[in-house]
Amino acid sequence: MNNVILEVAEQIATVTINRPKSLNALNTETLTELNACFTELEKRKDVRVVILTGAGAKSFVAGADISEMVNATPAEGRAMSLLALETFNKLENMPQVTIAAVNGYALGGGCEICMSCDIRVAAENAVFGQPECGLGIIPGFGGTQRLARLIGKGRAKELIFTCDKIDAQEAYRVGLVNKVVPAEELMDACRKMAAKILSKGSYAVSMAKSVINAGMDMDLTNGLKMEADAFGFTFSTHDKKEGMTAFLEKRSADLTDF
Ligand code: DAK
Repeated sequence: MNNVILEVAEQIATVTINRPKSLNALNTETLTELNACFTELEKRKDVRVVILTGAGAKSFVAGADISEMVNATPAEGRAMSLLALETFNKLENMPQVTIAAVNGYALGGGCEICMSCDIRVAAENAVFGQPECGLGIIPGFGGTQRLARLIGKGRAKELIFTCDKIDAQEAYRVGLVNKVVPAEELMDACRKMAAKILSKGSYAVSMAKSVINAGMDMDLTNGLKMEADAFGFTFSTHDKKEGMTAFLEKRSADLTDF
């Protein structure tokens, strides 16, 4: 792969989008490589947390590659859209927990790809925004939908209509990111969070993720029914028996993967 680096250690995969000269802008080649990378990761049993970041100190992802889009035909635009849709959905729904380590600009498609992750940790220098309306287009990698779900309709509309950029603290204040840390501590903070997640029942975490995601598209009554089914199912697992027995025996639990 030319534009994506995948490293795996201790059940954590780090995926680095690596086009620092273009501030890690997403072109078709990079999206294709990310798609292949996520397809591999979703099958890997030795990976339980995925951290997504950008190469260099300045940018996470500065959006879709404008130099590629400028002369694209409608058919090429559609092909890119379908590829991105598949890639972002794969990222959002993979069984592993995904953490975006936002190390600078997260604009347009960059803001959208971090919103497809489960959790966002931002470096103090991170900048978020949806500048598409200034380019005569609208967010096309899920921004109109995921931003409104994360920060509410009113704030999402303001950001999208004005193309304003917001810093990490403001992103934290409005609920776009989970945590803000000094830039030099970003990867450590993400790994620490990953380690905490790794110490929990992996099947339970994965099941919780899938129930939360599916529930976002349901009404409350059906979401709660789905939760009850999934909750009941966890009572068939080794982890449930071990977790509860360990609590009663006042020892730490030896959780496996089911
Ligand atoms: N695409 C291509 N190249 C980019 C880029 C981008 N998005 N962003 C930066 N670069 C390149 C710059 O052209 C420059 O290249 P050289 O001139 O050195 O060759 C290099 O990266 C460094 O950038 P700057 O010199 O501009 O650096 P500054 O520090 O001055 O400014 C900046 C940093 C991030 C504020 C600025 O670069 C900037 O405003 N970048 C553009 C941000 C942006 O508007 N992003 C695109 C949003 S639109 C679709 C679905 C979705 C989308 C598209 C299609 N379909 C459904 C088909 C999504 C669209 C978007 O993401």
